[in-house]
Amino acid sequence: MRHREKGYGQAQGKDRMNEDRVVQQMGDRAVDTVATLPCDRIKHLIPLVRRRFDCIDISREEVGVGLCAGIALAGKRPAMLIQSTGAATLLNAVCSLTVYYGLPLPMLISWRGHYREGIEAQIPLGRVLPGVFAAAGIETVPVETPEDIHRIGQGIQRAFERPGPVAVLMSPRIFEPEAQPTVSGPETRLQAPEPARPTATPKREKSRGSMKRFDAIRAMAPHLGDAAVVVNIGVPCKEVCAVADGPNVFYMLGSLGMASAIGVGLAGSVRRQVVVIDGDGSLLMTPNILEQVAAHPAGNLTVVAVDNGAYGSTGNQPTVTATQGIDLERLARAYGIGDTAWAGTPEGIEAILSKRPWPRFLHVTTAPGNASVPNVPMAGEEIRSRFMDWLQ
Ligand SMILES: Cc1ncc(C[n+]2csc(CCOP(=O)(O)OP(=O)(O)O)c2C)c(N)n1
Repeated sequence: MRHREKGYGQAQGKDRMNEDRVVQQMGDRAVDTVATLPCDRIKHLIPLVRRRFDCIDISREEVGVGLCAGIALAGKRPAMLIQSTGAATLLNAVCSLTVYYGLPLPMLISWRGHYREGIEAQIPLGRVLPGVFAAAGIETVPVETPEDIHRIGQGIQRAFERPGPVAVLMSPRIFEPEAQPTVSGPETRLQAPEPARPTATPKREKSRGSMKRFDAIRAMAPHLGDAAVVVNIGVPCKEVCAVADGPNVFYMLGSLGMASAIGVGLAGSVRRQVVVIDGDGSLLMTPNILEQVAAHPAGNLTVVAVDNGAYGSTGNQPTVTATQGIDLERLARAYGIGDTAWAGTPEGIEAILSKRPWPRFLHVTTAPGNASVPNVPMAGEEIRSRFMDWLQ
């Protein structure tokens, strides 16, 4: 869906000058349309971009390559604003579409796993990404410090001149509070976005009450001890770790869109009950996994779609389940999963999980919001070994 002039409502202060400067670079190079998918490190930049340009919210980065190709074919000037994880997943489309047809594609990439990274799972990709682009013949423009921000405009310019893809790798360093200028520079200070306005009332038959993801996880926790549990990336892992940690939990810390796929693979290979705690953003990125959920033969798989209507872990930017009233349970049924249920309260979750067998797809609608809980205190290999030992 295209948007303009709609902020997500994050607090914007005088200490966000570098975000303004990035927007200015894009505006100076006459970018008109931006395909976006959020990253936590650019959560203050996204509302400013949305205010200034036509924005298209995408739920999978690769789709943005196609959208930008269509926009460029129409003679307009598109760009993408995404996380580096997603930039790595779109190489086929960039090579076979953008490069092959000689289309412009400036990609402004939040470069994770590179600078003061708190999430270890980001590091293997962040380290190799420039080499991956180099091997593919895609020009990269590293933006390491605030002094490099002018290079963003140069990168955009080159993408339109060539024309072709250019990967502008923006280090999170440039958006750190201490990297922000204290006084206004020569560039004009952009107006901060207005608080989020309610979108047109979506067609929604299910309530999104006061329950948050953490309340839903707390309601599930007493039932999960015997099950193998796979948890979606980000804050869901932290929240499960706070109230239901155990060797039966596989925290999937790095691969958005993969939790249900891991669960299907697991459920087909063990007799135990497998529960996936997935998210709306994740399922919207890879809805085709619902084919395999539907085809899974045994009755030992439950995908719980915790639908908070947002990319909660990156700053609660709304997803289409909230803005368009897309009902994930109806989507699951359309894929042929007959055995579905819905809960919108902790009591509703309790009522469903206290009876066996559990449904194959449980849609849980919640309000957005993240609990303030610590990170998962384990590295990937520890999580893997602990889980595999428990499965024996
Ligand atoms: C390919 C890719 N694109 C973007 C991201 C950044 N990212 C990490 S978590 C997340 C939000 C996930 O939202 P959802 O699945 O709804 O779970 P929630 O955090 O709301 O519980 C995003 C966009 C990523 N990790 N990988």
